Amino acid sequence: MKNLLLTALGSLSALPLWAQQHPNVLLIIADDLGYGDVSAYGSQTISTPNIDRLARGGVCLTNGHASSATSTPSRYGLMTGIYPWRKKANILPGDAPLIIGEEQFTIARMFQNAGYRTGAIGKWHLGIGQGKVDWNHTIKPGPNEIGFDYSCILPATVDRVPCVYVENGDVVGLDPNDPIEVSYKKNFEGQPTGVTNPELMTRVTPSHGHNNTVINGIPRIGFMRGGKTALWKDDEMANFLVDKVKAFLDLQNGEQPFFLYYGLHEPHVPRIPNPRFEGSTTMGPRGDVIVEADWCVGEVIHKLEEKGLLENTIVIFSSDNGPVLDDGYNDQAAELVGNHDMNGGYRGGKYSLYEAGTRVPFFVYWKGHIRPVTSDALVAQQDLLASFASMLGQSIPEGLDSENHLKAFLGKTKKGRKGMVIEAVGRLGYRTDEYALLPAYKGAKRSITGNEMGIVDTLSLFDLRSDRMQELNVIGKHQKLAQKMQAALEAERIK
Ligand code: NG6
Ligand code: CA
Repeated sequence: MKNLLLTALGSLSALPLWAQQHPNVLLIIADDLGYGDVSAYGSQTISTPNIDRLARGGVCLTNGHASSATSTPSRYGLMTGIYPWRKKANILPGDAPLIIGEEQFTIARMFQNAGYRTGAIGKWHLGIGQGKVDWNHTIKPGPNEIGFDYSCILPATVDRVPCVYVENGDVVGLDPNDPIEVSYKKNFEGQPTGVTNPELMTRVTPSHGHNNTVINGIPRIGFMRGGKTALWKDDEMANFLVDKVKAFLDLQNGEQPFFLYYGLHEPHVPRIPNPRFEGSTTMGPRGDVIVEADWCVGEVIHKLEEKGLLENTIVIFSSDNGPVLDDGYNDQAAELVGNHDMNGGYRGGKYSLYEAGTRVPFFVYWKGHIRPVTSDALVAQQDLLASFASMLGQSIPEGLDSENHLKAFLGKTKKGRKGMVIEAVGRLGYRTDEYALLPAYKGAKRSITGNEMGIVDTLSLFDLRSDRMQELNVIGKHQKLAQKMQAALEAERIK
């Protein structure tokens, strides 16, 4: 083993210096994948060998967080290095304007400044256009206006219209004679919905919401008309996006390093695996699409290998927020989950301020450059911006919430953040490496999704070392610490 490691590390020096100092960076962000959904942390119920390879061969972060427990805010933090609640970022509809200003600094812009070729492929969910989007002409601003040289995105979520890909601002495969119309307010005349025409829902039916326009047998959020030739095929989405990633990598000419953000759409609803993954778990579609996501990761890693790029590419894998079972469709996620613990022993999940809302799978892999290590350093996705900026000697604006933890990301220290604000559907909490301070808030004991959201009766302090499930409020015992954390949260809030 030791010899193998030495050989691997020894081969580094073969890399040209520019590649060591300016490695490619591939950032893979899954959608709603839980800490316990990957086998890398010890779960035996779903096997994710390709993702595990990154974890086992790199830095396996056990205290890595998204900045929020839902997608739009989480991705806002990742892209801008700013806490999303400062911007009041919340889950966006499919026709929402881009929430990142064209003048704003982004992680993509930072890489561009450092001479990188940049790309964004897959789930976006940060808005597009300036409002009242005309889907039939080039849409601006989008990823290309905030630092990406190339983009091919699904604008919002798979369960929201429009169900089309947008490549460099243009809807892919659009027939100008069949223009696209989108509304989140009212339906278009004569357009069937899941309510008026339930017989159209041949693929899956809604458990809540998701009863507007039906596309590919799946009812969605929002109304859409036209664009028939441009509609994505749900069960081909994984293949489509993987092919786009491969095509992006094929254009690497060896002179310019790349930064690629790859937003996997799995395992967000609707969960429609490609037929070859159907039945690959006993958990129904939710399990099967996780296996599919793992395949996607494998395909991309193999492509890097094939092109001889793997040793000068840092691959980061994480998820935008915690997991959920029923998120609006009758897909048997809850019924078939068995003893699979998607939360990895933590409380809460997507939408929740409890730990499983933001503590997500987080791995940093750099073949031959990183000694495999498991690290409990507290780090967050918004820290990637400042960390890579420091690696590349790039300056970043003052006042960001992004902290430089490059050493933690590369496994050279197990020290990370001292503290950080966490957010779930607009509510804020505070984390240190060992404790969580959660405010009292009212609200349903359980969300409609079944995930716990608002059951904090009183301001609570949890010791995560001894109490993963956050059942024991220790605020009485640690008044001073709680006050300090409360003050730190307040200081951030008014900054
Ligand atoms: C919710 C949707 C849920 C999902 C979520 C966004 C309903 C009832 N629920 O409003 O299905 O789309 O938004 O998920 O419509 S996220 O991961 O992109 O944040
Ligand atoms: Ca998500």
